[in-house]
Amino acid sequence: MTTVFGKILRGEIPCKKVYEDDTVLAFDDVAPMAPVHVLIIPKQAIAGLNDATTSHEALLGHIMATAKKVAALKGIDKSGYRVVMNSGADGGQSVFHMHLHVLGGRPLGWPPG
Ligand code: DGP
Repeated sequence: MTTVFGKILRGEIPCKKVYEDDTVLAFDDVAPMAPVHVLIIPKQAIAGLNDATTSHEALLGHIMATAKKVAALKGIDKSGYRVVMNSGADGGQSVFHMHLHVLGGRPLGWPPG
């Protein structure tokens, strides 16, 4: 786990924790793109969605279910929110430890850039 998220998981870099269980950690993004911007990462290191296999299907579902939980914890479950998983270069992925963005707290534009 050589990425910055590996360092966060090992406690080598601090984070503003929003939620944690045995499988995932959720924390505020350091460069928020919306009033609420949380990242959900698996504790297991998977580089990105494209590296996930059928053996990760339960984990992927758990990450999605965690997004709903995070939205409620952050008080944006009623106003609405967006979940985004950037994958690869054209997808805009910059940290190669799979993560789901949860964004909300303002109306979000569409389509994304
Ligand atoms: P992506 O571009 O989809 O790979 O998103 C990576 C996100 O990670 C980006 O929104 C900024 C965030 N990020 C990068 N380094 C750190 C860090 O050290 N702490 C926190 N909390 N977030 C980080």
